[in-house]
Amino acid sequence: MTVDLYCFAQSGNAYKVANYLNVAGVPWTEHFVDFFNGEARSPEFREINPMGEVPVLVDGDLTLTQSGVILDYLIDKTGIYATQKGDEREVLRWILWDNHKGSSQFGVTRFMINLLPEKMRNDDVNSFLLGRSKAALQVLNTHLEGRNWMVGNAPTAADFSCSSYLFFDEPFGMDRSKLPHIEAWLKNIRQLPNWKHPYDLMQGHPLPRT
Ligand SMILES: N[C@@H](CCC(=O)N[C@@H](CS)C(=O)NCC(=O)O)C(=O)O
Repeated sequence: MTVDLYCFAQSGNAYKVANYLNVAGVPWTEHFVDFFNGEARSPEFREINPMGEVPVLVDGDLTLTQSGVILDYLIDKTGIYATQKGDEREVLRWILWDNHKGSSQFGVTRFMINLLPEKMRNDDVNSFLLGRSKAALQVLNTHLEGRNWMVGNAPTAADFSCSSYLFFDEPFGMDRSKLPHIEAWLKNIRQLPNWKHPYDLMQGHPLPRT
């Protein structure tokens, strides 16, 4: 099995899938999407994903978008890091939380305060976003107290989904010294076989202007 992944280095959403493929040992071919020059919104890319987003996974005739759907597909197909029977809804619950309150906040906050050109940044907007990110991090930290993994006793799609943005070093409201349960969990994920940082796994870092 070899799959194609459309992605770029700064995308935590793409990293959810790239990280899974890498630690699960699934061969994949990288297709770099030049997000910062507008490629994700180009008519050509919208033929691949009308939503104009990465990640996109292509497996033969099948094209899938949305990281949660892609993880579900890959785990179903490979059986690696499969959800224990009975835990399916709990995994889904955290993926939905992550897409709404976790990664969506971390990703936008990190983009607005680090990656957006400085003259376009807005302090009021950023302080609102930082508040949303910090609140989500608290929820995650509390959930992870006394747990090695998000759901059950082994990694699942919920771990790949909820952790992805937290491996980036650019600020987005994460005071690591105050989030010990998150830090311990990220260490567990870093110890999965062959784990790599997003910037070592996907192309596009550093940005030409930084
Ligand atoms: N819920 C989606 C989010 C995907 C997403 O927002 N991707 C970003 C990159 S991290 C993107 O491609 N955005 C394109 C744009 O906003 O123009 C998922 O989990 O796949």
